[in-house]
Amino acid sequence: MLNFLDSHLRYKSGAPHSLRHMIRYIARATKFIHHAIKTSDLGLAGTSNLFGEEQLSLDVLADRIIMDNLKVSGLVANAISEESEEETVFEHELKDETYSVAYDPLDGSSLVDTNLAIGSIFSIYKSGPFIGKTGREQVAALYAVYGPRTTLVYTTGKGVHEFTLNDVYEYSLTREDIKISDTSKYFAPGNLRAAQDNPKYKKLVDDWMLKGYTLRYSGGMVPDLNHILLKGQGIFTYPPFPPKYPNGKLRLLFECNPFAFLMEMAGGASMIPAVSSP
Ligand code: AHM
Ligand code: MG
Repeated sequence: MLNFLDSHLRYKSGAPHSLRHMIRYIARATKFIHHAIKTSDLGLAGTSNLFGEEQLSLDVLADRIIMDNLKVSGLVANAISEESEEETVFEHELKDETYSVAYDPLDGSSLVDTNLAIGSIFSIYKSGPFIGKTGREQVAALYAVYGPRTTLVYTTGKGVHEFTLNDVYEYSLTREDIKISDTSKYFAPGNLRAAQDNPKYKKLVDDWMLKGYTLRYSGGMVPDLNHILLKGQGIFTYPPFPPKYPNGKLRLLFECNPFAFLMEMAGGASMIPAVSSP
C-alpha cells in the first residue's frame, strides 16, 4: 500500500494535508506532460496540426498544464514559471495553508526534437513573495524525468524518494531514502567550453579525468542530476561564461534551489554562487 505516491505522501512524508494534496496535483500535471510528450508530433512552436490549428510548443503546453493544476489544487497563493516573466497570483478562496510554487515546466526543451530525456522541476515554499526567499525556506522540492520511463522524485525534508509511472498511470515507489556517498566516480561538467577561458575550471576537469572519473553528461540538468542521485555519487557543475552567462546559465529559483534541497536531503552537498540570476 505504501508503494504508491499517495500513500507514501500520507504515511511517510511528514507533510501536512495541504502540502500532500498540492504535490498530488503536481504529480497529476506531470502525467499529462508525459502523455503530451509521448503523443505530440514534436509540437514545435508555430506548426499546425491536421486540422490546421496552431499547436503549442511542448514547453508552453507543459507550462499551461502545470499552472492549471496548481490553480485547481486550491492551495497555491502564487506561482512563477521559468517560461513567464511575472508571477501568477491566484485569487480563488484559499481555505487551508497555502504555498508559493516556482517551477521549470520543461527543462532541457531544446533536447525534445532529438528524443533525449527532459524534465520538470518544482520548488515549494510557504506562501509569500518570491523576492527575498532563500532555498533554505523550501518545504518541498520535486522533479519528473521524462525518459524511456517517467519517474518522479520528491522530498519534503524527510528523505528523497523515487516513483515510476506505471501502465495504469500511477506513481509506484521504486527507491526509498536515496543516499549520496562522499566519494564519486562520475562527473557531469556543464558548460565545458568555459574551461577554455577559466583556468581553475580547466584544472578541475583535468583533475577528474586524471583520477579516471567517468563522464556522464546529456545536456539536460534533470537527467544529469538524476543520474548522480540514483547512482549515489557524482559531481555536476555549471560555471559562469561571460559575457553570455556572467552568473552561469542555471536559474537559482527554478533549477538550483530545488536540486540543492533534494541533493542535501540525500546527504550530498550543493554550492551556489552568491550572485546568481533568478
Ligand atoms: P533551459 O531551462 O533553457 O532548458 O536550460 C537549462 C539547461 C539545463 O538542463 C542544462 O544543464 C543546460 O541548460 C545546458 O546548457 P548548454 O547546452 O547551454 O550548456
Ligand atoms: Mg530550465
